[in-house]
Amino acid sequence: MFCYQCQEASKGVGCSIKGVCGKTPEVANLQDLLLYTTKGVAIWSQLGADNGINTDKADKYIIDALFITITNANFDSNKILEKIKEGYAIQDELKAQLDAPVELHDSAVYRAKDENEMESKSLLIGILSIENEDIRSLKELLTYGLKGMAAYGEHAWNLGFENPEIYAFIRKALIATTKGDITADELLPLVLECGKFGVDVMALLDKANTESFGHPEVTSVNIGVGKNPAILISGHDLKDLEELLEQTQGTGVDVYTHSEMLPAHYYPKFKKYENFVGNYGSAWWKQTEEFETFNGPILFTTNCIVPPKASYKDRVYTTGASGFGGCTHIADRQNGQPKDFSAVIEHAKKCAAPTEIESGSIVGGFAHNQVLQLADKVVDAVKSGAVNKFVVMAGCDGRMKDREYYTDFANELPKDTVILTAGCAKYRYNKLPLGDIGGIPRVLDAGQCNDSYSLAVTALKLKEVFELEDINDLPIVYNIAWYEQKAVIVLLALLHLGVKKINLGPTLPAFLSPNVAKILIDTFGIGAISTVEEDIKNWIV
Ligand code: FS2
Ligand code: SF4
Repeated sequence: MFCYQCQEASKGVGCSIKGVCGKTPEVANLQDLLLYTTKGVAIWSQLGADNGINTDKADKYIIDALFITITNANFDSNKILEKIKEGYAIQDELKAQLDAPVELHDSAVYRAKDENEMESKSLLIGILSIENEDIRSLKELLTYGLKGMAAYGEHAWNLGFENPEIYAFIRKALIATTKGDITADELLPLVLECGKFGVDVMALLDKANTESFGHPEVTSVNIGVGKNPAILISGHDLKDLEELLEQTQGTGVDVYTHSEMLPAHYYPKFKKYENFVGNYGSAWWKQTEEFETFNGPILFTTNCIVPPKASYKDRVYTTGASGFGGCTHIADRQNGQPKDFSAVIEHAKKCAAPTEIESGSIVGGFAHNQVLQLADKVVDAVKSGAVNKFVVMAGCDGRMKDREYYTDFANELPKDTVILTAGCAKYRYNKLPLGDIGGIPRVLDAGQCNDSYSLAVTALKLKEVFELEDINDLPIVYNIAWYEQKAVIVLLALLHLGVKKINLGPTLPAFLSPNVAKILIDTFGIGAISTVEEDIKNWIV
C-alpha cells in the first residue's frame, strides 16, 4: 500500500505499512483498484455521452465510488470488492451499446477474474506507479479535489439536486489522470478548473439543503442529555437525518448529532422534531471516548470513522458511502422509498440513555442568509473599528497533538477579531468563552465543511458593500485546517474565487511535490502556519 491523501499521512510522507486512519493494506490496495476501475467507468461514460447514450448510472457510480475512497469513509473490503465488480458490469453495459475504439486505456479494459487477481493488479496501479513526482502530485491533487466534489455531489443528489456539468467535469478530469503523456502544463489548468466546479458543487448542495430544510438561522444547541434512549447520527447527509427523525417519531427514542452533523440543528425544518435533542460530544476523532458514554447506537452517514473499539462496535451502523466490516450497513433507498432505520431504532430501545459529559449550549447558524440579515450590524462594527479583522478558521479537526495550535490561536486572538468557521475544525474553539462584540459572537459557525461556501458568499457580499475591487482587500485572514479530501476541494474552490494568502495547517499536504507546492505558494500566496505568537503578529496586529 501507499497512501498520502490526508493530513495524517505517516511521517508527513505517506502510509505504507498500515494507515494512521486504521486502513489495512488490503483495504488500501482495493481502494486503489476501485479508483482505477472508476477511471475505466469514466472512459466508457464519456464514450456513451459522446454517442448520445444515457450515462446516468455510470455517473452516479463514479460519484459513489470516489466517495467510498475518501479518508476513513469505508473500511469494508467486501463492499469495495462488490463496488469494483459493479464497475466492471457498468463498463460492460456501456460497451455493449457502443462501437468501442480499438485502443482504450487499461482501466477500461481490465477485468480481474477473482480476488487474487484483484490483489495482484492493485499492486501495479497504485499512486507510486506514476514515476514523475510532479505529475503524480498534480494528478493526485486533482483526484483528491474530485473525491471531495463527489462527496458533496452525492449529498445534493440524495436530495434530488443534480448538475450534469459537474459529472461531465469529473469524467473529463478522471480521464486526464489516465494519460501517461500528460504534462504539468496540461494538468494545472484542470486543477484550477476543479476549483470552479468545487464552487458549483457547494452552491448546489447549499441550494439542496436550504430548499429542502430552510435557511440556517441563529440557534442555541443543547450539549447536555435527556433521559430517553437515543441514536447518535454522524457525518454530513441531511436526507439520512430527515428519514431517521421521521422514523423515530413516537418511538420514545431521541436523536443527537455528533461532529459534522451538529449544523443540522440550525435548519428550521429539523426544529419541529421534539426528539431531536442536541449535540453530543465534539469532533470525529473523539468518538472512541464519546461513543462509549453515549450508550446507544451510532449511525455514520459519511466519514469520519475511527475503527471502533470492541466495547461499542456492535452499536455502530453505517449507511451510504460509509462502511466498516462487521458493522451493520443500512441499505440504500430503493424505488424512491426511504431507507429503513428500524434496526437502529429497535437497538436504541434496548440501550440506556446517554451519559452526560457536558452541559449547556453552543450557538451557530451563521450561514450566508443569516449573516446577510445581520449585514448592517456587521458593517457598522467594521466601520467603527469595533471589529478589526475576520479570521476564517474553517476546515477539519484531527487527532494530532499539534492541532492544539488552533485552540491557542483562537484564545490568543485580539478581542476585536471575529472567527468565521465551518467544518469540524470548529470544535477546537467553539466552546471557549470568547464573548461577543456588540452582540456579534466572536465565533460565527456557518455549518459543515461544505458550508465554507457560505463563508465565501459572505465575503463576496462584504466586498460589494465596502465597494472593493478585490476580495483580498477585505479585512479577512485565512487560517484553514485541513484533514481529508473535502478540505482539498474547499481549498481549490477558494482559489478559484480569487482568495489569496490562505494559510494551511497543521502541515502542508504530503502529496504536494516541492515544485507543485512552489507553484501554489508563488501563484496564490499559500502559506504554512508557524507559532501562534508569530502568526498573530504577522497576520492580525
Ligand atoms: Fe470533519 Fe471528517 Fe467535514 Fe471532513 S468530520 S474531517 O469528513 O468533511 O470535515
Ligand atoms: Fe494514511 Fe491518510 Fe491514507 Fe489513511 S487516508 S492511509 S492516514 S494517508
